[in-house]
Amino acid sequence: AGRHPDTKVNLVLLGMAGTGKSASGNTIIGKKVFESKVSCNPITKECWKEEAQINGLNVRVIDTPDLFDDEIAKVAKEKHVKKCKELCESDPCVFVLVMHVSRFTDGERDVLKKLEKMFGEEVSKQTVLLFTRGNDLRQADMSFKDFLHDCQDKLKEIVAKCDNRCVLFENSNSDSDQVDKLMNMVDLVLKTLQKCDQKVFNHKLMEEQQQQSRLSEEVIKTISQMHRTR
Ligand SMILES: Nc1nc2c(ncn2[C@@H]2O[C@H](COP(=O)(O)OP(=O)(O)O)[C@@H](O)[C@H]2O)c(=O)[nH]1
Ligand SMILES: [Mg+2]
Repeated sequence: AGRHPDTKVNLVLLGMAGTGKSASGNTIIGKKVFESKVSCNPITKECWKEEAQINGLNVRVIDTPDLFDDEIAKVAKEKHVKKCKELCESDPCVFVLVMHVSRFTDGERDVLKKLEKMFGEEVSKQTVLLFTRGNDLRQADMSFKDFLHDCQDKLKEIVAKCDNRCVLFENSNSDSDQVDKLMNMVDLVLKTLQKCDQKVFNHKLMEEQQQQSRLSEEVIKTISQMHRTR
């Protein structure tokens, strides 16, 4: 706990409609905060944020509508992406790409390319893949490792581009182990972000500067006290 005390991290849930973004958001927060249900029409129509502290980290979960659907007009998508970025404020972002474990679709083949267009070239370095419906694998007596080993080449490529940051979720149970695994990966991404771009951590930098000036104040005080006692 308290690994990044001054940091708030955005977990941006992305993926096609019905993959389980909102349900995963609820599992992460530990409460039913996002609307999630079976439907042939998308349920989530706007970007939406909810905040919580998870394992000592301040987290802002951002749920999004399907931003990959080619049927949705470009202007509408751009509006959603803009709103999503606004909700993230200036805090570091980890993108959580949500996919259905037993349904990799054509629309998902170029998902990273689409993400790069929305959030920048470096997006895969900040992405964790979250597969929902873990029970489907359990029922098929397949381990997550075997699944990743046997999946389509195109999906393997996506996994490799995201440095194997994959977690398996089952949103029908509230098992906190799955959230812990996700948060460990979030932590890893944060550490790499911290290494390559200090600016993302301006909160931390600010505190360091304040500490520095507090130290110099102490030194000045001590010196002037020494002068006085002479
Ligand atoms: N069994 C099972 N159902 C899930 C899981 N994740 C999502 N669902 C169901 O899939 C449907 C769509 O989920 P939703 O969160 O609305 O998807 P979204 O469109 O990506 O936000 C809902 O009926 C969820 O209950 C999961 O891990 N296991
Ligand atoms: Mg939704």
